[in-house]
Amino acid sequence: MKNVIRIVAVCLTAATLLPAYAQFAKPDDAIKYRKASYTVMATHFGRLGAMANGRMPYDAKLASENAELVVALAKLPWTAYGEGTDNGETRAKPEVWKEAARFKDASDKMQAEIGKLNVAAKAGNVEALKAAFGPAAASCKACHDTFRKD
Ligand code: ASC
Repeated sequence: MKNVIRIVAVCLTAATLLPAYAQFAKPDDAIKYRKASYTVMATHFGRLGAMANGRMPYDAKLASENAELVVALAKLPWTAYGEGTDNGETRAKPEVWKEAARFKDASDKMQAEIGKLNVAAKAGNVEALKAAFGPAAASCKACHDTFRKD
């Protein structure tokens, strides 16, 4: 029993000390993961955009559900930019790593705007959604302009 406890303790310590990227078996897995998270995020964000822009009828419940998903998804990509993930099938620019503090600021700003979008999506009217969608989309674009190729 003591040994089991010791093994568990060692594993927990190792898991805490490992850098975030080590959650992935290899850098390519991390790249795939972050791209997948952006793809799913863009899908749900796009549905909010379609409602905000009148390309899709406004549905308060759907808006709330999609915004909730975007909040959760917006937390995902950041641990997947670890060492070795600058090479491979990625459009991430070297600036992501060279200007890590700026990249972190941009990702924080995006998550803050998505938080506001989520509040707006729960207001139950399309005007609130419209008002919050623009700044949220701008926070996505700001990061793309600086940190993503093309
Ligand atoms: C989207 C989407 C993005 C952002 C960005 C905003 O719908 O997929 O990446 O908005 O294009 O400029």
